[in-house]
Amino acid sequence: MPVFPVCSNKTCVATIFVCDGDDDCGDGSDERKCPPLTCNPNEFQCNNSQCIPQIWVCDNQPDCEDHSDELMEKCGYKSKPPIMSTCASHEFRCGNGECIHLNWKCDGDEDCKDKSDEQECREYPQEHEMVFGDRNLNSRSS
Ligand SMILES: [Ca+2]
Ligand SMILES: [Ca+2]
Ligand SMILES: [Ca+2]
Repeated sequence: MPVFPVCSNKTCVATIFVCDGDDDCGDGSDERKCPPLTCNPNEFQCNNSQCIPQIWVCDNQPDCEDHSDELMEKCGYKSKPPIMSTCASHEFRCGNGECIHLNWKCDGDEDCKDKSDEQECREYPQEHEMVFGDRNLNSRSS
C-alpha cells in the first residue's frame, strides 16, 4: 500500500482521494506528488501535463500554461503563419507573411494572397505599349 504524505496543511484525506485529480487537502498537496495525469482521449496533454480539449490545440491561443499546445513543430501550418515569418534568400515575403519565389514577384500573376507581390512593380512595363502609338509618332516634331 503506497504511503502518501498527509496534506501539507495537516488535513487528513483518505488514500482513495490522493491523486484522484481533485484538490482534497485544500492546498493541492494531495495531488502534488502524483505521477502525471493521463488525459482523456479527446484531450491533449500539455508538456506540463495539463489537459486541455483537443480542439484547443493549434487554435492560435496558448491554452497550456507552457504554451505547448501552440508549438510550431506541433502545429506546422495548421495554424496561421506567424506575421514575422522569414523567407529564404531566394524568396519574396508578401505583405501577409507568405513566402513566394522571387521569380514570381512582378510576373503579372498575383501569387501572394494579398497581391502584394504585384503591387510594387513600377519599373515593370505592363500597359505602356499603348502610349507609343501612331499619334505619338505623328506629333513628333522634326
Ligand atoms: Ca485528491
Ligand atoms: Ca490553443
Ligand atoms: Ca506574381
